[in-house]
Amino acid sequence: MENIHMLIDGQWVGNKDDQWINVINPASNEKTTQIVRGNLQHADLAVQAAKQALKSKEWRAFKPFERGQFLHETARYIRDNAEELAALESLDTGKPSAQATSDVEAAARYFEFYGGMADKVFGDTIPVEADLLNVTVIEPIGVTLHIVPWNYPIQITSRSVAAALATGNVVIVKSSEDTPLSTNFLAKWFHEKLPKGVFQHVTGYGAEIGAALTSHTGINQITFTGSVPTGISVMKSAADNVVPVTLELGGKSPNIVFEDADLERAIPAIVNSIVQNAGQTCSAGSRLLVAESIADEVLESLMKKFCQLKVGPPVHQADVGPIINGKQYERILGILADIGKDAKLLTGGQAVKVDGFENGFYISPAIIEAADHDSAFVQEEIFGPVLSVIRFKGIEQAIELANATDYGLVAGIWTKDIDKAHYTAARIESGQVFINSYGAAGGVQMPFGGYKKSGIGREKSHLAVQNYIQIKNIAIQIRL
Ligand code: TXE
Repeated sequence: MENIHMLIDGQWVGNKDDQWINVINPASNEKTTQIVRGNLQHADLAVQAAKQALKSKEWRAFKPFERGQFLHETARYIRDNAEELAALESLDTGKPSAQATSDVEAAARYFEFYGGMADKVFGDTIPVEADLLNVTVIEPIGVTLHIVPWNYPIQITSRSVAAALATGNVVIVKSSEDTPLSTNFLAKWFHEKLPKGVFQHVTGYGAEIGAALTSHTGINQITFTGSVPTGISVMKSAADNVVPVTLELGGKSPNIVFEDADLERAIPAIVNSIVQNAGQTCSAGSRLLVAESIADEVLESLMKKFCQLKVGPPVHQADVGPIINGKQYERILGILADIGKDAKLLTGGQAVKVDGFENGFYISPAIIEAADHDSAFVQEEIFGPVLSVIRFKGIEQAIELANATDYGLVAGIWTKDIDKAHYTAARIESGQVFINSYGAAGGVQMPFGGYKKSGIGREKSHLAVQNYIQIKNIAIQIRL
């Protein structure tokens, strides 16, 4: 595959004098391509070009409805190329083809959704005095930086880029060093269709070009998805320049299964919520809180399902793909090796050698019953196919345990009792609560974001445009 170049100021950047980083296919641990190791100078060039583009006549000439039309065209382009995009996404991440296909469809939906909003974001008229016409005008916030992780590259790029372009901003995307392919594919489209500098794609290490951008004085807004420590450092850089951040930092989300739950619905959803994308999902249902009285039955069903899951590369039509890279793989195996003597590994948790893909990063989906909810593996985001289980007695203990982590992204509640469901939902500290479902088909329309250390701000939904605008109040004194 050809090397991936950065798109800066309308030019494809990267030559023999640059340093290059190998991009690895996690299904086989083989090199697929190379990206440019972006540096301070690249960061500065991108920011200067973005500032020019923001002021340019060409970008300002796009009327809001034309931005909307263009975003709809982008959605069509994604759908027309869905097969190729899904193949690239699978190659980059190792995720099963069906998952990659649904990620590509979600990406198209983001462009449609925010395309539809482009000409519907407007200000107010405020009654102050009879001779004062007071209005608010909505303006783009400016140069927006999008730092994208490796778990859902096309979805996460699309969700914030679509909202930012809809509202007239310019964007710089820093893709993950592990997964540049789908963003590069989109970059080619934007390069052809938009004025130079409106969409730019940079590559390289987070600690290098990523940090150079987050601390750059020319950046006006940052959307970051990734780990808590990196999110904190992004926020500190942003604070130095008094720049707003939207942070989506993952979770340790509980599925709470009460004794009256409909297990036929609950069990498959619980399995999917932790094995989807090999557990490398911010909203993974990685903690199972189960009522003591039904715990044995639930665990038996889950173990059966886990044992039926096929682990392997996309070409094997597997259910569970590889872990993204060697570092994450070793980290997860380390956690599994260190669960403590009182915890019980009920199934899985082993390194798997797949025929023909022996160097891929595969782990069999694991269930661990914890003796202590404070154990590290129950508290920390493992980001692998590992389900931690705790039994509870009564609704109050279920709620207490559900809230007893630093995170608060998503929760699932399983019960046929509407009062119990509502009582629990009201007490859960998380940005999204699902009752008798989990994930609800992604939901481009639903606000998504965290309480506590799961983040700041909301992505998705009509609310996300708030991240990309600023409000100007204009007071006009009228001579009556
Ligand atoms: O994340 P990082 P990593 C969590 C998950 C995982 C852990 C570590 O628990 O096990 O994070 O993964 C860029 N300035 N999530 O190390 O470092 C980096 O290049 C600016 C949750 O991969 O946060 C990449 O593009 N940018 C999650 C992105 O940040 C920096 C998704 C994420 O990298 C940077 C992924 C810096 N100093 C991991 N350092 C979710 N919420 O879905 C790195 N980056």
